[in-house]
Amino acid sequence: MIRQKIVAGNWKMNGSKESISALVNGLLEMDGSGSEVVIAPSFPYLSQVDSLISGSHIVLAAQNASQEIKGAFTGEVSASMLSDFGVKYVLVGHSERRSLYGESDELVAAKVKTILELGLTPMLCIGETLAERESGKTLEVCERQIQAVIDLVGISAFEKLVVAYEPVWAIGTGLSASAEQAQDVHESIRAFLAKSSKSVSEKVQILYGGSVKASTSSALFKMPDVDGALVGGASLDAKEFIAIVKTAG
Ligand code: G2H
Repeated sequence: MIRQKIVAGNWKMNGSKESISALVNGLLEMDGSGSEVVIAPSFPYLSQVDSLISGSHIVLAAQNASQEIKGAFTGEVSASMLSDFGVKYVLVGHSERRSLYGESDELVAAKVKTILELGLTPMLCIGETLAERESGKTLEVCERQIQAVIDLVGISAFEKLVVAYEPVWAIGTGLSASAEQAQDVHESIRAFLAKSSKSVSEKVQILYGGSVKASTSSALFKMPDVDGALVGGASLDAKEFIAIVKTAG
């Protein structure tokens, strides 16, 4: 099955009005691409970025959303608010949210449910720590994180979301998983989903994230089960991000 590639930039908590304007203007010089190009600024800049990318092929994402729809939840942002700003994708369960803000598998699943109900597309981030990899638990961890979503919303949710496999040991460390390591895990994730639904497992886009750069993305994108990348640090440099997009074809 041919799955369209997605190249998504997760800007994390970086940028200012000025630097974001320069970054987006740099990205707008990109030629059209066969891949879907996505950028995820911090909440305060969504409106600015939405205006700047209007009419282009770049798609907007948010980095987080509440599991609640509305109400007395000070400091939270609802997926329905995000859709007001043209957001299509919402990152959910990024390892920084899981490890620094205590987001459990169950909370991540609840966020996936709400985001889907509000018509947006979750980008469900999963992945193991270095200790888990070294003790042979990579698949056990990924499967547990996926199973929590299946338990709450069912396997059909995976037709409407994107999975991002991001080994925690490769995030922001400069230590990218090799293309073969990524392929092994992506293939296993697909096989795990196939136990519930073969057709869903064939359709779901599985991105790789963790220190992706233009020098590593080409090999990653040649792998049959790698359907794109979630790029952090390298997405803050327009030339580097465009170079990564080009390697996706
Ligand atoms: C993983 C990735 C983007 P980086 O967090 O989500 O960041 O490419 O900086 O490792």
